Amino acid sequence: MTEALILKSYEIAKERYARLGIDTDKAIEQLEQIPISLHCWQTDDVVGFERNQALSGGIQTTGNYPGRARTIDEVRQDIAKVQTLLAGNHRLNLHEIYGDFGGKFVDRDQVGVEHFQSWIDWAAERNLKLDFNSTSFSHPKSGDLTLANPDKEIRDFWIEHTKRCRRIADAMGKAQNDPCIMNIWVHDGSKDLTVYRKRYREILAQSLDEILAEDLPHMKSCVEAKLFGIGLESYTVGSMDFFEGYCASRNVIYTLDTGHYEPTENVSDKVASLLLFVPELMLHVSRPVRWDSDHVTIMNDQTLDLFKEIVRADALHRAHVGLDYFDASINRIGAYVIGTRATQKCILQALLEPLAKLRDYEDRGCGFQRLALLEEAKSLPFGAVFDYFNYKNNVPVGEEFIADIEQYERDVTSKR
Ligand code: RNT
Ligand code: ZN
Repeated sequence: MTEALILKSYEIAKERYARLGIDTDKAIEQLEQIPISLHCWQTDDVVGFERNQALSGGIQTTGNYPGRARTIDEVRQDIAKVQTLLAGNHRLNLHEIYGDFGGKFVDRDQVGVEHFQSWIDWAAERNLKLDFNSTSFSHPKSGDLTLANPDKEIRDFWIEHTKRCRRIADAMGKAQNDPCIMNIWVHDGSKDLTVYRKRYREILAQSLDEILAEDLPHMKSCVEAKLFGIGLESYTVGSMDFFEGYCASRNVIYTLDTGHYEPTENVSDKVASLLLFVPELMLHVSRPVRWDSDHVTIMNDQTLDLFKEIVRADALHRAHVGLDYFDASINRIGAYVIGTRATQKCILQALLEPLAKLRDYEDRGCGFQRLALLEEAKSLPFGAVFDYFNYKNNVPVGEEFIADIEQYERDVTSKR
């Protein structure tokens, strides 16, 4: 797009929004300050560098688009490419199985900071902050139960793993002088009718209490609730009710993955309740299609509503934004760029809402006026503001990134 066109469109948009009392420059500045944690696992279909084993734990990637990253260098190369196509300073979210194991087999209860030192150094060079995840899937001891396993030996293995991961996250946080957010998601559940449901939940709560007892000042832990997994359809130990209670009673960050609820539920509706009882939210922005399918995030009503709810609750500073999807059927670099930009578009639209006016209408019981303004707000020229945001940050504007990614595919990923 030409510079003149971008600037002209932005001027008009700015004026249009100003009439409703909205400062578009300020919204852009705010958006620039919101990092999005890029999930490393879209580069390689959640395989990692531990044992090159098929994915387990009730999650699944589908598709075999060429160009999957096979080594740590390829993952880094791809993430670096993605960074060049995104405005703003984002974060990188690593899973434990992406450690730099130097060609040796390092079991999950043996992992240490040394396996992530090269990541810490690489990230520092690129001014990229790291987030982290323990990995309890894709392992011979994963089975159906990890932290909730009544078998003490298996349970202790995973407790040890998760404790070690927290220390790694703490080292990352210390090195980057900013807390590393570490997510704990375990797939624990069962395929069929489960009779003693309370028992496994008691065990999970105990395991988590033990894990979280260690005071680590440079990291923050969050725990992720889920509805079900493939092969684990009838019972999920770490359900929403479980983690709502757990996070509220222990003051722990709640991870809200947009694919982890009933398909007819409005996930955004949970935000204003959770915020009253948990300290912060970690968002896994995803796109479920009929199930937790982890399609690439797009600017749809669900994602828009999620960010509108957060902004309407004045809670942007209490939400960590991360992506979580894995589509192996399209260009993976493209998947990142589409999903991140879609998330930014949704945040921007939320920031551009005429909130003061809407709240005033609501206060005064002006139902018609509130609904009318909400409808009108949908067709305000936000696209011109988003284009200018990208232009200002020297990254491709509009669909220009498609050609860029095609070029990278020709030069790099198609040769893998
Ligand atoms: C799975 C959870 C979890 C994973 C990652 C790989 O349903 O969403 O966050 O996607 O840990
Ligand atoms: Zn998730």
